[in-house]
Amino acid sequence: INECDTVDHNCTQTCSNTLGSYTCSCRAGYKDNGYGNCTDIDECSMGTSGCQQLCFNTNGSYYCQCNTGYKLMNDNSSCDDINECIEDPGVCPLRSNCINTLGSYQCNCIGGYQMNNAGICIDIDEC
Ligand SMILES: [Ca+2]
Ligand SMILES: [Ca+2]
Repeated sequence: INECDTVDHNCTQTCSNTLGSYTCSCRAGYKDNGYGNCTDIDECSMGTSGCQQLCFNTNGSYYCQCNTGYKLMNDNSSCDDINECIEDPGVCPLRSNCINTLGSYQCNCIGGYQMNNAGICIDIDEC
């Protein structure tokens, strides 16, 4: 008898017919909680996600994200610094140089200018 094709089994996820019986198993991302029910694996707290920075658990899976100033790479797990100076050339005010840093960036006014409270490089009155 293929119990999996009938209602004659108590598998909550995957049923496999075997000779004379059947077995239950859980789909990827789930584990048997010991009572025959499949529960989500929390890959984030298990440390098996491979996420370099931020990990978010979901039902049956998980996903990675990066801190502010970093972008998720194609492997969907590692994070790389965003070079704001290249990707957003207008990020720094006029008469300043943009310096990329890990997770952020700096704007340094060119010689003879200093940054005011509004983030604008204004002329220094050396006199
Ligand atoms: Ca999960
Ligand atoms: Ca940066």
